[in-house]
Amino acid sequence: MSKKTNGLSRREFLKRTGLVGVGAAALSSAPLPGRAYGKALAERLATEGEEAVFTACDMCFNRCAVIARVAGTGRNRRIVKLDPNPQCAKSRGMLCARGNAGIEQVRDPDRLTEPLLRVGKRGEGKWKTISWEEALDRSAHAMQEVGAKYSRCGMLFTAGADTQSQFVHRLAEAFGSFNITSHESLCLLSGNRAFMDTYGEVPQPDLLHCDYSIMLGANRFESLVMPDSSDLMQALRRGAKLIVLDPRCTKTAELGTEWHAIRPGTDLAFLLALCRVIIFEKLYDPVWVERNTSGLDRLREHVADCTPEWAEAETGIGAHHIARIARELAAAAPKAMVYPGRRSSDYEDSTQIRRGFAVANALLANYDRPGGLMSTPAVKLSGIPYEAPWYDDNPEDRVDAGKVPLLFDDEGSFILTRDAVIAGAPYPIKGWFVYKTNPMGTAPDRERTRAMIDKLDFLLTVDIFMSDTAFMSDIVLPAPSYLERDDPLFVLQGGPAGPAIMTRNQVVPPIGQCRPVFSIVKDLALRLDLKDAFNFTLEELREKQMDSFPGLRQGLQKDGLFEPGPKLYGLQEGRPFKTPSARIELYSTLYEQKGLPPMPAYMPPKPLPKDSFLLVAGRTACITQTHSQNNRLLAEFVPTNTLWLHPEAASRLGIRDKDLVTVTSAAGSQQLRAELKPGIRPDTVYMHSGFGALSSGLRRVQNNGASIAALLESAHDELCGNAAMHMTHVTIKRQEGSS
Ligand SMILES: Nc1nc2c(c(=O)[nH]1)N[C@H]1C(S)=C(S)[C@@H](COP(=O)(O)OP(=O)(O)OC[C@H]3O[C@@H](n4cnc5c(=O)[nH]c(N)nc54)[C@H](O)[C@@H]3O)O[C@H]1N2
Ligand SMILES: Nc1nc2c(c(=O)[nH]1)N[C@H]1C(S)=C(S)[C@@H](COP(=O)(O)OP(=O)(O)OC[C@H]3O[C@@H](n4cnc5c(=O)[nH]c(N)nc54)[C@H](O)[C@@H]3O)O[C@H]1N2
Ligand code: SF4
Ligand SMILES: [Mo]
Repeated sequence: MSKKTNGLSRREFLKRTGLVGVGAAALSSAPLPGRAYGKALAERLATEGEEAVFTACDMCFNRCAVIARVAGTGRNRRIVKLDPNPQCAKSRGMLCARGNAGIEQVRDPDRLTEPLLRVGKRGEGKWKTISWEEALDRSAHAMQEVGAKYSRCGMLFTAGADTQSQFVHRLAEAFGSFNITSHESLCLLSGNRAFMDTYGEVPQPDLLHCDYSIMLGANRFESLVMPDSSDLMQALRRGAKLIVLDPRCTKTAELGTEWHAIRPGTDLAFLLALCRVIIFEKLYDPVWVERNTSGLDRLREHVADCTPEWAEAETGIGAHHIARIARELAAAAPKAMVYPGRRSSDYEDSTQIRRGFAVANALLANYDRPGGLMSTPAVKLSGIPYEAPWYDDNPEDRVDAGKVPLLFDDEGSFILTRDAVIAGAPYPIKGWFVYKTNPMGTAPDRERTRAMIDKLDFLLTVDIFMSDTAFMSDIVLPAPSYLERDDPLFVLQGGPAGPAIMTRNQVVPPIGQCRPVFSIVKDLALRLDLKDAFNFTLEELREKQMDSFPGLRQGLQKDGLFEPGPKLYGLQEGRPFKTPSARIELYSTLYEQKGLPPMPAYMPPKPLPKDSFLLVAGRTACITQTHSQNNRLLAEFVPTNTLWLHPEAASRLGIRDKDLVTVTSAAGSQQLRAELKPGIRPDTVYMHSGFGALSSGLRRVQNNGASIAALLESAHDELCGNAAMHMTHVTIKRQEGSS
C-alpha cells in the first residue's frame, strides 16, 4: 500500500513528541489522564521500520482513537500492535481489551473473503462463491423485482452503528424506500424520546466533575461508554459518591459507594420517591427551577403519595436509604445527577421511566453546568447534498407508522417493522438490505426474526463474518474490517472533554475480495439507474469534510483528530428550550395534547409467576453484543456464557454450580451451564449475549452456550416502539445427568 497522506510516518511522529507535551500543558485545567502517556508511546514507536497510522477503533460504537503500528510493505503490511492515541480526550488515551484484540479482526480465519450465494435452504449453510459482478447484478435485479412487484417501500434497509451507514441510507432514499431501521430501536430510543420531550435535546453527562451520581440500570465499568467510564473512575478516585441500583452486582456496583439490588422494573417508583423528598423538603434551588422548568406544581401533586415507604414496598430498597440518598443527592447539586444511562430498552413503559430520570435531574438544577447534564455542542461537517427522487406510486408512510404515538420517523421501530413484515400489512416488505448489524442475534425472539426472514424474497447481508443474519441470507457480501478501510470524517461528542473530529485511515489492505459498503451501494446505484446519488468518491467526500473547519486537515495529519473547541457550559443561557413551553417540561404539554399521561406514571412490573425468574440482559467488558465472541484473544477471557443464578434459588431447584440447565420462556428454550452467584437477586437470572449462534461460519460461537435472543420475548415501548428487553419470565430445569 502506498504511504497514506493522513497516516503518520515514524519521523513525523517523533518530531511531534514535543507537541504532545504542549497539548498536555494546555489542558492542565482538566485532568485528562491519557495525554501524559504520549511520550512513552512515542518512545516505544521508535522501533526501527515501523509506521504509525491514525485510525479509530470499531470494536464497539465508542470509536476510541487508535494509533496502529504497522510493519512491512504492500500485501505484506501487517499490524504490529494497536495503541491508544494519547491525544484523544474522548477516549482519554484508553484502548480497552476489545480495542487491543481488534488486531484479530484482520486475521480471523472465519472472516468472509468472497461474495456468496445461498444454494441450500435458508439456514442450511450451503453456499457457492460468486464473482462481484454476479453478486451485484443479482442483488440489483432482486431489488428491482421487489420494487416493481410490491412498491419501492417493499425494500427494508437496516444499517448498524457506522460512519458508512449513511451511504446505505442514501441508497434507500434514492431507491425510494421509507423503511430504514437501525440498531437504535433495540438500544436507546426510549431514553432519547424522554429527554427530547422533556429538555428538547439529549444531554450528555459530565461525570468528571460530578460529586454524587445515582446509576440505575447502567453498568459503566463493564458496558464501556467513553468518556463516561473513565470519568467516573476519576471522579471516584477524588472521592465522588456513586450509588448503583441494579439487580446484579456488576463491576460498577462493586466499585461504587453503595449497591442496592433493586427489584427489576421499579426504577420509576424510586425516582418518584426521590422527587417527593426533594420537593416536600424544599431541597431544590427555587430560583433555577422557577426560571428553567414548567409544571412543578403538577409534579408536586403527582408525587404526593410516592413516599419512601411506598417506594420501599415496590423496589425492595429501605425507605430510610431512599430518603437519605435523596437528601445527599440534593445537597451535592448542581454537581449531582441521576445518570441518564444509555440502553433504555427495558420495559414497555421505558419512555415514562426515562421521563422520571429527566424530571429528577431537573430538580437538581444541574443542566448546562459542570458536573451535571451538558447541552450537546453543535459541530457540523460539510457533506455532499443530494435531493432524493419522489415516487408517486409509493405507499404513504413507513410500514411501522401510526403503531405507536411517538415513533422517531427516521429510525422507526425494528420490532414493529418485523411485526408488519410477518403480517404482510399494511403493505408487503419482501426485500431486506442488512449492513453491519445482526438482528438474528440482537433482536429479542430469534424465531420471530426467522419468521420475518421466511417472508422475504430477497435478503442481502454485508458483514465481515457469517453472522446469524448473514447465515439466513440469499447473498452475503464480504466487507473490510475497520483496519482495512478509509472512512468518512465523523464528530465524537466527548462530554466534558469537548467534541472531536476524527477519521479512520486504512491501516492494512483488505483481505480476500472484501469491498467497503460505499463501493457496494455505489455499484448497486449504477445498476439501478440511480448513479446521481453517488456521483463522488469517498476521497472527494473526505476532502470536502476536511474543509469544514480551518485547521481540521492539519489536525488530522498531526494528531489524528481535531478539537473544534466550542464553549461547553452555559450554552443554553438566554435561549428557550426546544419544547412547547420553551422550558424543561416536568409536566409534558406535548403528551397532554396527544392524550398520553403528561406525568411519568408508575406501572408496577407484571407479577412473576411462582417458580419463574426475570431474565435480564447486560454486558461484560470483553464482549461487544454479538460481534466479538469469535475473537480468539477475547475468547480466552470469556469462552462461553453461563446462567447467573442465586444460590438460594439454585438449591430450591436442586441445581449445583456448573450443572447443565434448560431455560425456557414463551419464545424458546436454550441450554447452558449454571453459575451460582450470590451477587444477583434470587428472582432474577442473567446471561451474556452473543453465544449459542446458529451460524456454522462462527466456529467459536456456534452451539456454544445459549442464545439470549432466542429466549427474550418480543415486546416494545408503548410510546416509541423501542424493544423492551426485560419483560421475559423464564423457568429453569436441571438436565438429568448433567454434571
Ligand atoms: N463491553 C461492552 N461495552 C459496551 C457494549 C458492549 O456490548 N460491550 N455496548 C455498548 C452499547 S451499544 C450500549 S447501549 C451500552 C449499554 O450500557 P448500559 O446502558 O450500561 O446497559 P447494560 O450493560 O445493558 O446494563 C444494564 C444493567 O441494568 C440492569 N438491570 C436490568 N433490569 C433492571 C431494572 O429494572 N432496573 C435497574 N436499575 N437495573 C436493571 C442489568 O442487570 C444490567 O447490569 O454499552 C456500550 N458499551
Ligand atoms: N440480548 C440482547 N440483545 C441486545 C442487547 C443486549 O444487551 N442483549 N443490546 C442491544 C443494544 S444496546 C444494541 S446497540 C444492539 C446492537 O445490535 P447489533 O447492531 O446487531 O450489534 P452487533 O451484535 O455488534 O452486530 C454487529 C454486526 O456487525 C458485524 N461487523 C463488525 N464489524 C464490521 C465491519 O467493519 N463491517 C461490516 N460490514 N460488518 C461488521 C459483526 O460481525 C456483527 O454481525 O443490540 C441490542 N440487542
Ligand atoms: S471502548 Fe474499547 S472496543 Fe469500544 S471503541 Fe473504545 S477501545 Fe474500542
Ligand atoms: Mo446500544
